[in-house]
Amino acid sequence: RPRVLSGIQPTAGSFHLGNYLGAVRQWVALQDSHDAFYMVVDLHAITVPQEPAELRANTRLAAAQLLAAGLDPDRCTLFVQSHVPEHAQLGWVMNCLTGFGEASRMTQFKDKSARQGSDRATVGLFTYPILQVADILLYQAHQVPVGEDQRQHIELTRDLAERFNGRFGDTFTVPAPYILKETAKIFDLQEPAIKMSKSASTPKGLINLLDEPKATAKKIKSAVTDTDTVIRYDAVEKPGVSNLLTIYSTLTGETIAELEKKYEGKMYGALKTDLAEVMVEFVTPFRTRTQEYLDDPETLDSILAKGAEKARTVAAETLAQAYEKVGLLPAK
Ligand code: AQP
Repeated sequence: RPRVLSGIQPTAGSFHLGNYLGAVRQWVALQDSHDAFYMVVDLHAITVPQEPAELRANTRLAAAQLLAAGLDPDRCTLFVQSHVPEHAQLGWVMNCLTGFGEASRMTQFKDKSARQGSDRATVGLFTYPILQVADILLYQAHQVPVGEDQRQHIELTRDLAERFNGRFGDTFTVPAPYILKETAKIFDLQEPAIKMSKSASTPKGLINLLDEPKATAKKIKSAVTDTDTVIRYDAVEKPGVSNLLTIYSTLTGETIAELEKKYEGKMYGALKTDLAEVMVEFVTPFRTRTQEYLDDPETLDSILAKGAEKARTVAAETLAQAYEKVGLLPAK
């Protein structure tokens, strides 16, 4: 079976709808067809300041949400990045293979450091895509299910895998992005030109899955649309309505064409009221399941311990090969 790997940050406290529709939903679907490795990337989270106790709690919270979303530890390997030290170890090797200019071209770093101010952005934030390269290559992943914003980082991963293989001999699988066109980019509800994001969105534009369902319904109802009245998908002319149709279609399985037909002649309000209900039906059991996992931290920790053990077996083998190829003297 082909292998997939992906990760999600524990920082936000709650996943947002973009994380779920753009990535996590695909993770759940790929569990049966692929040998799947999924992780909570706490080492990536510390590229920006974290309160230690909160980071620990958020790491468990992220794992609980992944399980609530449908990851099954019997069908995939779920672990915490820092539990597998090989990530940081291969990350260093990859740092030494990456050009400074090459790393400087990563648009996500440019955006985030511009937002934080260049004096406050850390070197960790700068090199985080390179740690991500190590995350993926350690597992010899064939595909990486992510949202559109990660495409450039997967390209970097491919470049570095090829560079390493070219210089030291075949070692790493060159991975491909797995990005579903429909949900590659979920947009901010208030500013449908920008992606929904935990750091750039305003609270009204961002749907956190663990928020009060009532608050979520309200956000959908006050989503920005346009001055036209027709409900149809047109990402350029009608980005707000199109975003709502994408969300609706993905959560219910109804196609966009079916939805356009269903709402023919109806007002935006009707679409929003129905979508608000769809959202409430989705987030209510998600919240309950997440809480159930949080209420049983021993089970949660044991799932993560088993996951880390499985992950380490694969990661240690790849790291040993990479170290050997590079010429590092094995410890006796
Ligand atoms: N708006 C989105 N649409 C589709 N996919 C998205 N992802 C994030 N936002 C969207 C995907 O979610 C996965 C995990 O995200 P993450 O939080 O670990 O990474 P991120 O890109 O830092 O998430 P944010 O909210 O966008 O954070 P900031 O604001 O800090 O940049 C990834 O696969 C991502 O593509």
